[in-house]
Amino acid sequence: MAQGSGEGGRVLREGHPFVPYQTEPVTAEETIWRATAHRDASERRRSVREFDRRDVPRATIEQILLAASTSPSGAHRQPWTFVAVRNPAIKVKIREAAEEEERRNYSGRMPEDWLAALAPLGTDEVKTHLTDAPWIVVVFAQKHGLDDHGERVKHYYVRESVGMACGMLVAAAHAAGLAALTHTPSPMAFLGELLGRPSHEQAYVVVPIGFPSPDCLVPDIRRKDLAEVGVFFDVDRIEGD
Ligand code: IYR
Repeated sequence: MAQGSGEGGRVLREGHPFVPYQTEPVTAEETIWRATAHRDASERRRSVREFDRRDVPRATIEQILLAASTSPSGAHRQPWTFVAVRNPAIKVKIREAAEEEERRNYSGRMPEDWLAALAPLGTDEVKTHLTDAPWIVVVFAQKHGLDDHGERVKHYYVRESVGMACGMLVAAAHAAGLAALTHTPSPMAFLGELLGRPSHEQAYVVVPIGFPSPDCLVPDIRRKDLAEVGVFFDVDRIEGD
């Protein structure tokens, strides 16, 4: 039960502070248009592998990271670290290490069916996006946290939480008018070493962010339609009940 009402409607529930959830008023009808507009914008997002070298302000990347960090997370632990790299020498090192691993992947480590699945996307071991994009954001998953005294803090649903934050990162880049790619060099352990991350942080994905190159091509793919991805139980009564 809520007890007492403080400033700004702040109350205590079982001793924990709660505040009113404030959103702009929206009618049910309006939600259709808003959802449609968002879907339209989302449809225009593509994974981009050809970037312009044009710079993007650090302030833009800061806002994108903060937007990603609004993601839901297990017990609100926010178990992620975003390492944003613009330094050209570090980008070259990341590219060289990623390409070394990918050379092995594409010439033996990946089975034939995987290579065939990737063929329509035109990927190979050459990762120009890692040096062309002005920024690469390396996302790390924190297996646990550390409190102010250096004691371990437990994290929950780490991979699910970080995955959601990455989705929001990509969406934030798109909303800013930028292109992004979720790139997973495999294995990724070299990233922690290269970027000096502590051992409780594990590299999760590399996200180059920037403007697409003017002559950027993307694979001519189609997205699954609603009937392929959605299932509805929205009748009032189920027959036989
Ligand atoms: N990590 C490799 C291979 C790769 C795998 C998948 I699944 C992709 O959707 C794309 C690429 C690479 O980055 O090339």
